[in-house]
Amino acid sequence: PTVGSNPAIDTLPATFRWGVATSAYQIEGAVHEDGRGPSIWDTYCRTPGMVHEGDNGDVACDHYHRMPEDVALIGSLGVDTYRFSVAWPRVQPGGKGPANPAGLAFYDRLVDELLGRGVDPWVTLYHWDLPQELEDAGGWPERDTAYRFADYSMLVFDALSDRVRTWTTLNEPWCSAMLGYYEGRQAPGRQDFEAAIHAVHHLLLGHGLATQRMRAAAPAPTEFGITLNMAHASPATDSEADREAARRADGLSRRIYLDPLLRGHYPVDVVEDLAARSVKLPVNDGDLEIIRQPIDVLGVNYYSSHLFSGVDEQGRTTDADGHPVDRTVRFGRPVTAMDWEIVPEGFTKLLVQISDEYPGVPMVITENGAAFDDTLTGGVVQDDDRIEYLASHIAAVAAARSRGADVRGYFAWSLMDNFEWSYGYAKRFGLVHVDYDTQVRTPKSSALWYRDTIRRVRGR
Ligand code: PNW
Repeated sequence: PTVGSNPAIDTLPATFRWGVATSAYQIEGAVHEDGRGPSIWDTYCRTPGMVHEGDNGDVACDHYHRMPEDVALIGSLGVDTYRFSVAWPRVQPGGKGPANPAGLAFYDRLVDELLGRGVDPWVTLYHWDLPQELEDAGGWPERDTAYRFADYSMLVFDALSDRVRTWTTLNEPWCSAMLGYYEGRQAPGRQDFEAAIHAVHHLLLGHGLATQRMRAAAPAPTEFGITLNMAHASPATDSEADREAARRADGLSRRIYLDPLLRGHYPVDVVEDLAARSVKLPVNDGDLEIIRQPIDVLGVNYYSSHLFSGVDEQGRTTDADGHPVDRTVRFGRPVTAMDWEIVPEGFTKLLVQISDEYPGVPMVITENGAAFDDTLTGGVVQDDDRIEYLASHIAAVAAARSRGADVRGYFAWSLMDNFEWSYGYAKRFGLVHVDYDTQVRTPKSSALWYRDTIRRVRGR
């Protein structure tokens, strides 16, 4: 069989939505232009040792200056949707107060450019670039940040809602809270478990407040949602300890978001696990009603899955403090350049699990893709590994649909190579290769495969 051929893909309906995704800090550059203020990522990149090779987003893909060219590229892929994020520090340089018109103007032009090419704009309001002034006031662990986010969202909504039909509040609150405030592997680089749990609640509250206000002001067919990164958590063995480890991990990474969003309460077992670590979600009266706003679409980002064990190499289930020793275990599969295992069937399992647990929830895959060690030779990047990754994961989505999951679209991460957070420019996720010296864009073989796949599925 040829690379990337997979009959399951052809079971997707002609109405399936196809897209590519990016985020502001990862592609825009121009960090000092038109009144943009500093974000936590500008600061984090300047903290020695945090980002590979000391890279930063000052220039990135220079998308801010090359936007019309990039939109033409998007058009050439034949996608119907482009998912991008708005930089909060462009719109409100200090995180509060009136809108900066020059910052909003860029997104105004971007939306018009997309519509002119027949591509639907899909806005993400927050893809990790918190204005630094709000972090200095405490950041997401502070309740006030949720209200600031809702104010900011309304400024963007007022400017673009006459043309933008789909709005995502947050991208991957798990990353913002856990990687940003607990593990310190992303901005702002704090390492405080309690602060991270407070961030979880205030991110969700910000989502609810913003959704409530935007929906009240929305012209007719406007859709709202949130994007979560999720994996399928299974126990490494059938032992009680491993099953408990998988339950805890799934609770803290997936159900702690889905339950309040879709059921209006935090999972009881997660609240108990947190209590065992002397941590409490900072819930005020009325918060859970705000968080459970009806959503029109759940964005799902999927990259990999792993197994969980509740037993360490010495056979212990608890550490010296009496806390579980939970750890991840590998399947032993091939990996991407991120060292993430390639587990497409985990994608099917995850989507079916979500649709079984939260019946009827409409989903769109807002990110899926892979970094590989690409080489550009003679103007060509022959990335068969990426094509296989995309084909097997799109087929996994089709399999989930045939098992009842209401998945309505798929967006590849990413349109082009970009600033991969703490990995800097070393990891390339793009369908389009970027030469960071010349800013020349070269579609990889995967871009052409994606275009042809979309065309074929649509054409039936
Ligand atoms: C996502 N993890 O991040 C982000 O939304 C993108 O901005 C990013 O470029 C992309 O995936 C690739 O990394 C993630 O540790 C970061 O599980 C980390 C994890 C998952 C997603």
